[in-house]
Amino acid sequence: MFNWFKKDKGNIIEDKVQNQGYLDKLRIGLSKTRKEMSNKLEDIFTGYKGIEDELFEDLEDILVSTDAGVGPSVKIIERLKVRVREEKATESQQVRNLLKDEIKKLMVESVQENDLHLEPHPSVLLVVGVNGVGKTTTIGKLAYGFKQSGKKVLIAAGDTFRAAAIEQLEEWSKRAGVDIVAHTEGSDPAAVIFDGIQAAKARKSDILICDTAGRLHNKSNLMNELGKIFRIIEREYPEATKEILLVLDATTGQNAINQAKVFKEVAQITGVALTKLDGTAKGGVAIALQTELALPIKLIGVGESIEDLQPFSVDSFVEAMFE
Ligand SMILES: Nc1nc2c(ncn2[C@@H]2O[C@H](COP(=O)(O)OP(=O)(O)O)[C@@H](O)[C@H]2O)c(=O)[nH]1
Ligand SMILES: [Mg+2]
Repeated sequence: MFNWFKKDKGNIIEDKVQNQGYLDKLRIGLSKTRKEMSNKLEDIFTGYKGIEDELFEDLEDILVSTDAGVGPSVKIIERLKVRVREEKATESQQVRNLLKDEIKKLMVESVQENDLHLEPHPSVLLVVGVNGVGKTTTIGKLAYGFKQSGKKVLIAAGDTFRAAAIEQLEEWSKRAGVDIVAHTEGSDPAAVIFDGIQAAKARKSDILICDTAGRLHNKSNLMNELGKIFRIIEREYPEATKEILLVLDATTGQNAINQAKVFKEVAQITGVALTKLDGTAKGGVAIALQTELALPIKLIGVGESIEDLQPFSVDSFVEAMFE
């Protein structure tokens, strides 16, 4: 497990990706996406003798097939054509490297950065997203990681919709070894968050992580529910550093994009946690989210166990997609 807050070498993410365990886990997590990409790339490059227009069309199709989105895929390939011409690339390996490079560039220029911002403490991490995407699991993994990094963490069980959701979060808090504030099923989520903030202040917690229920039956309802929580946080904890993390399930591909569009309209999302990358060939959805919607990916879920959550790095992600 890496230290989520280690700062001695500057950029914390670059620091983490030096870690071999991180890269291995990322490679394994992205194996389905990589197979989709790499096998098809091999086929394409062996099928063409030179750099022809059809080659670019095929490359675009591959990107689209990983759910990178039509818009971003077209843009990447347009830029690739220019690069190939400029650099007089003739070998498939060169084209492959230029393709990787153009994906990275577009992703990097679309957002400011990919680091979670939880300092200075105290901080609040509000976790939103529809049911089943992996909010509770992500909170459990984060709480564990932060605790391992020496932080005092408190969880607020803001998904009061089902009793099972509260129990599941309690279970994770035990596993992570952190405190939790919970009310009973059906109680007001905003009241739970209120109590969580008071408890965080009283216990001098560094980070308060708030779960929410993601009932997306209609937009105005979602807006009301989240709006109330935002107001409580603003009013009761103005001094806290805030992150609003949208959790999206990568296996749902285009659906994840649609959810992101709705949540962007109702909340000031500061980052995305993209879960279940291990179970899908649709890893390209990270490209679409970050370039088309300008949402920084901050975390990725690469498995179900407590250590299967990673900070996101464009460079390592794209490398792992292609390798
Ligand atoms: N394979 C895999 N499963 C995950 C990941 N994250 C969450 N899950 C699973 O997704 C399911 C729903 O997760 P949960 O946290 O309850 O979602 P919530 O309804 O948004 O709180 C659970 O079975 C989790 O174990 C991940 O990164 N990889
Ligand atoms: Mg949940």
